[in-house]
Amino acid sequence: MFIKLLVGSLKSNAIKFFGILIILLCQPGFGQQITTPGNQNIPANKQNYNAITGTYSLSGYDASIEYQLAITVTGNASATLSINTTTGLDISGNLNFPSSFSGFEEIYFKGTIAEIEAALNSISVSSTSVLSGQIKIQTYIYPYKQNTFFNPKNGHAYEVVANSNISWLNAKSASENTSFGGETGYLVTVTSQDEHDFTYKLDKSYWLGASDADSEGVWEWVTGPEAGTQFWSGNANGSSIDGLFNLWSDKGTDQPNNYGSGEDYAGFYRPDEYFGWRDYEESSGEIYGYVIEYGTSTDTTGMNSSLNNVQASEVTLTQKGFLSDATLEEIPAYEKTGAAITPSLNLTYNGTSLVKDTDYTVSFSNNINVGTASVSITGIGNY
Ligand SMILES: [Ca+2]
Ligand SMILES: [Ca+2]
Repeated sequence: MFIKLLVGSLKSNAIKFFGILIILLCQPGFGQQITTPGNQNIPANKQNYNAITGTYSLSGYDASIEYQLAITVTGNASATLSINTTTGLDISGNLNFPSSFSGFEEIYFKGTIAEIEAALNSISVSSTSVLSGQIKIQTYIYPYKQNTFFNPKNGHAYEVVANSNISWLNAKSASENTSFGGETGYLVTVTSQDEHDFTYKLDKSYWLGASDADSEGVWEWVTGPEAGTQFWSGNANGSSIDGLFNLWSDKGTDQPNNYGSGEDYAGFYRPDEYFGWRDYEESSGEIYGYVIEYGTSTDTTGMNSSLNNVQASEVTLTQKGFLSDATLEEIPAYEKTGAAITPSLNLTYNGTSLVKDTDYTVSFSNNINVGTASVSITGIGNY
């Protein structure tokens, strides 16, 4: 509506004004806010610990649409999360990502913002690890888009498009005609083991943004931020350029092979049968579709994504041995001597003997005269 108004009145100023409006409209994250529980200590060696202090609070979101939530837990290798309130949440469209709300390290699901908030406030933590581990709970919220997944390892999003007849060239141009989070899409580039591990979960054979069409055996990424970067020289038994990541099937001894009348376009090679990439002609019946990648940031935590529709949060839980979970061996009765009685204590936590002044301090009271003495134990260090 405002476009008509601008065209009808202020011609030269209208263009500038329009540009400003576009910038504002492209920031749907504006006003959307996540308040998280604070960083805190939690007991080590706990299953289903659900007493995280504080709450998640989501404000400024559109209550009429659905959002996708990605949660990951990192740090302590034994830590997993469970979500106990799952009302309204839909986990069915998660491709090959974990599909259980309990005992996960990463999860994707959709719901309304109220349902997602309730889910976040029902997280429980399980960990069998030693003391002083750190558990980082990271969350990423963005408007739901079918088959679109945020990758916390690089802050990019990936959209899987099923289209088994599409040619590489058409997949490339279709990718570049889409946008997400204010960034133009591109045919996926897989430039690290981490990115491979993520994109492999998207399943099936799909086109990659790599080609040697310009010069046989000069394999370049031709899309996205890596466009123009050669990563492989030659065909099978060729070599990587500058050690850049590649994952040709059979470690490059079998593929690419420029088979038949020539193959100049890269794609994943039927994951169920072969592991890695191969070269194809411009069209292939083995291709199931394509993956659009969005994002240009190089951040490896996902906290500073260049996508402006993703709100990230992080809470750090530091594991401590809580002395309320320790075992104190019974202290025998002592005869009155007239001096303060200060027996040594036998205190154990999870089978480990605790050391006075390293793990705890102790103070006594009413320990001179006949009666009941008291001992007060305070944790220090890891306790
Ligand atoms: Ca990439
Ligand atoms: Ca070729």
